[in-house]
Amino acid sequence: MLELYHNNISVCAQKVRVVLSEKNQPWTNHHLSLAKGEQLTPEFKTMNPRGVVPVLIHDGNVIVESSVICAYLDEVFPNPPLMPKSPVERATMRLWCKLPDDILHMACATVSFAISFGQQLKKQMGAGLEERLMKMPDPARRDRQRALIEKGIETPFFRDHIKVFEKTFGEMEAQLAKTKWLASDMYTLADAEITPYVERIDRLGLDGMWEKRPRVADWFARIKARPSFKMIADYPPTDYDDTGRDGSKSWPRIKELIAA
Ligand SMILES: N[C@@H](CCC(=O)N[C@@H](CS)C(=O)NCC(=O)O)C(=O)O
Repeated sequence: MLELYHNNISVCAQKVRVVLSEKNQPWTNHHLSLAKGEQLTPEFKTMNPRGVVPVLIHDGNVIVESSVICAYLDEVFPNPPLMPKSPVERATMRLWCKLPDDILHMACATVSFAISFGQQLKKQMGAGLEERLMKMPDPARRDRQRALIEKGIETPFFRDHIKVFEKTFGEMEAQLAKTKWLASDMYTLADAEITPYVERIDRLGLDGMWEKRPRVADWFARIKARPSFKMIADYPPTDYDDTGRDGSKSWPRIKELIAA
């Protein structure tokens, strides 16, 4: 039996839901409110001391870290395979799967918080904001969130992190000139795991990032046509709302920051 502790708009959780759907596996839903801090309770932290979603429970075993969970699912449920056959393509796939842990996830949190979630959290928490931030186990993450709530897209590291996306879209465009999907001509974990990051940029109204990248635009159209995309699209936001295209108002300034 598979159980997933997750959140509707968590990109890491979306990744796992997409893979579960590609594997046609049913699962039991444990939805957590991140704004209320349900991932920070002592009970949840016994499963994942980092206090983050997703967490997968499979036959009583606790598996954490979204890319580890996706690779685990591909091993336990090998059909349909989401791993290319050739070692070179596997290496390419692993590089894409590693990218969120290297930098893309942090960049996504920065961009989402600066454009939209920071102000939403501030409004929801009111006078309790500082207490909520102090519950976060990672002090660096807490300081980043505080800075983003105060300064939004003018926070100095926003520019660095939006440029991470710019570089990623450039690399996607180059790869898609060589292969149909991100690691090979077959859809793999690379495509599943990068999907939520592209989808978030789209929802934030920053789709201008691929207006001159036709291969990325075409890849995303093919991704949206897959039934597994429902695992993102059919989970409407609750505690944070990422559907307001809030970034479109700031797009001219964001373009300047990318070019700087
Ligand atoms: N490297 C982890 C990152 C997990 C993570 O950052 N999850 C976010 C949602 S995408 C979370 O639970 N955030 C809650 C918080 O920051 O308090 C993974 O890939 O699973």
